[in-house]
Amino acid sequence: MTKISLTFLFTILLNPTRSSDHDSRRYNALKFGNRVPDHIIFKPNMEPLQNTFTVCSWVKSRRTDATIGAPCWLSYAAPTSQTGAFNEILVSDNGRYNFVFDKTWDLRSSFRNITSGTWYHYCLSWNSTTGTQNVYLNGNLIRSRSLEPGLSLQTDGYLVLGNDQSSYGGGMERHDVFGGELYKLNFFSVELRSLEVQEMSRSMCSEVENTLDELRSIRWEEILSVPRTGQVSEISTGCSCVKIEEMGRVVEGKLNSTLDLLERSEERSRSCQREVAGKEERMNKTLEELGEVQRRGQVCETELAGRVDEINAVRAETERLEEAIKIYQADSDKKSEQLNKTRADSANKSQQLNATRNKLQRLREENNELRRELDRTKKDNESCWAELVNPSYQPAETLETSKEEEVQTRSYYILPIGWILAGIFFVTTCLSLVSLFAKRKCSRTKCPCKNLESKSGCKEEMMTMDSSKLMLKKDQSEYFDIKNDEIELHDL
Ligand SMILES: *[C@@H]1O[C@H](CO)[C@@H](O)[C@H](O)[C@H]1NC(C)=O
Ligand SMILES: *[C@@H]1O[C@H](CO)[C@@H](O)[C@H](O)[C@H]1NC(C)=O
Ligand SMILES: *[C@@H]1O[C@H](CO)[C@@H](O)[C@H](O)[C@H]1NC(C)=O
Ligand SMILES: *[C@@H]1O[C@H](CO)[C@@H](O)[C@H](O)[C@H]1NC(C)=O
Ligand SMILES: *[C@@H]1O[C@H](CO)[C@@H](O)[C@H](O)[C@H]1NC(C)=O
Ligand SMILES: *[C@@H]1O[C@H](CO)[C@@H](O)[C@H](O)[C@H]1NC(C)=O
Ligand SMILES: *[C@@H]1O[C@H](CO)[C@@H](O)[C@H](O)[C@H]1NC(C)=O
Ligand SMILES: *[C@H]1O[C@H](CO)[C@@H](O)[C@H](O)[C@H]1NC(C)=O
Repeated sequence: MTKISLTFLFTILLNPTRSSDHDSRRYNALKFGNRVPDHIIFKPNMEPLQNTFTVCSWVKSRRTDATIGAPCWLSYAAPTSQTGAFNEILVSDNGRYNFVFDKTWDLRSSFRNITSGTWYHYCLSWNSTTGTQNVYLNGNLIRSRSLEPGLSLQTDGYLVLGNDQSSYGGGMERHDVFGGELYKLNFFSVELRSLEVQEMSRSMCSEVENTLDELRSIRWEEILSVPRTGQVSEISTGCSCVKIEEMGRVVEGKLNSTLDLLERSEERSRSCQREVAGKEERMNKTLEELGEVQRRGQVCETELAGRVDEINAVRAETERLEEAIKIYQADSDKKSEQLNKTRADSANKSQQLNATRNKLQRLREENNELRRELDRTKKDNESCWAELVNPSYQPAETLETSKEEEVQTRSYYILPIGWILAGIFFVTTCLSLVSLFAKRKCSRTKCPCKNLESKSGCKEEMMTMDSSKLMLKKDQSEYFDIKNDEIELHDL
């Protein structure tokens, strides 16, 4: 890209035909032929220069026969003159003529070092106010003189380049032919300062004239376009190349700085890219880390979910256990209650047993009492009977206790027979008692039952005793049996 534009630029700059006519031609010089008609003649506007002027030009002398006449390159002639002079301005290339108002001034001594065929810079200035006239050669003020002040140039004169006018606008002669080269001939409407002249003389291709452009009254560019007579041709001074080279240098400098800028930009861009790459890398790393964190987060979530499941399971298990404990406690309470109840039952039954035992004891005592009663009754009956049978019978009540041991020792053999006899006796006694009671033969006074309220009362008591005995047997049979006076407990 840069190479292409550079090539394009140089193509434009190095090829003058492409530039505008004005631009390219201003760097040309005019080469005058050696014949009389080889000159330029025209009528410039001299009004701005009437009171003060400076004329400067680069001059190259060509004539070798300078001894013959004077090779004049500038001649301004007006139809009439204040001073009666014909050439108001006349300059020759060897320093012989430096005239203003035809006032002769030969400065050839100062021009000796100027060799033919080389360029030199020449300036001539005049100031009407002071009347001062100066001549500069290659930037140096070589001579100065004072003319009559207050004079002014005539307008409507002819300006001839390349010869000397001997008549108004004519009279060119062979010995006054210039035959050299002129470049950058300009008329300034001021008296230039020596510094400005010096600057101008420094280089043929300098652009100082351009900086003084507004002071230029007759421009070199305009002179180049004036019609020429004879053989007057434009030649290149090389200033265009210098100019182009200069421009090229400027462009190159700009290009260099642009390239520098580009390089710096590229460097910046590279560093930016590096930075971006670094940032991208960091970002990638961060993204990776983020991914890792996310992955770990997912793992954690899964683990957490697992843990939650575990916790839920544990919770469910705990609930189940709590439920079981509750049930167990309820069961335990129930069992405790049952136990308490059983204990109470047991205590109650124990009490009942105690009560039953006590009752039994009482019954036994009662039974014994009854049995003794029965025995007594039997004895009473016996004595009753004995009284009935044998009135002399003595009740053996008193013997009863003393004879008990004897009765027992003899019970082996007496008892069975006795029992049989007693049985028979008992049955018959009972039958007799029944019949006796029926016949009321038992005397109250003699009857052992006389303590009883009545005979029927006695019987009732015996009956009651029997029935109570039976009742007891029946009531308590659920709990115990009475066998031979021993009690066996059931189901306590
Ligand atoms: C001419 O040249 C010589 C030597 O190069 C020098 O000494 C002399 O001053 C010069 N003269 C002028 C008028 O420039
Ligand atoms: C003429 O010279 C005088 C005195 O040096 C100066 O003041 C004046 O500006 C000059 N005129 C011009 C047009 O240069
Ligand atoms: C432009 O750069 C080149 C190469 O660095 C250098 O040779 C040249 O002198 C530079 N030109 C200017 C005008 O700086
Ligand atoms: C960043 O990641 C993208 C996509 O994976 C990849 O194309 C790029 O080369 C990575 N950049 C760096 C600097 O690692
Ligand atoms: C069982 O008895 C004990 C002691 O008498 C008492 O502390 C407890 O509360 C009772 N249990 C029930 C269930 O009634
Ligand atoms: C014991 O038992 C009897 C009859 O079964 C009942 O009436 C009584 O209330 C009971 N006593 C206790 C302390 O349980
Ligand atoms: C049962 O009787 C025994 C002996 O008489 C006594 O020690 C015990 O305390 C009694 N039990 C109850 C519950 O009354
Ligand atoms: C009473 O005694 C007599 C004579 O011993 C006897 O015959 C009778 O059966 C006895 N009566 C009763 C009820 O025991």
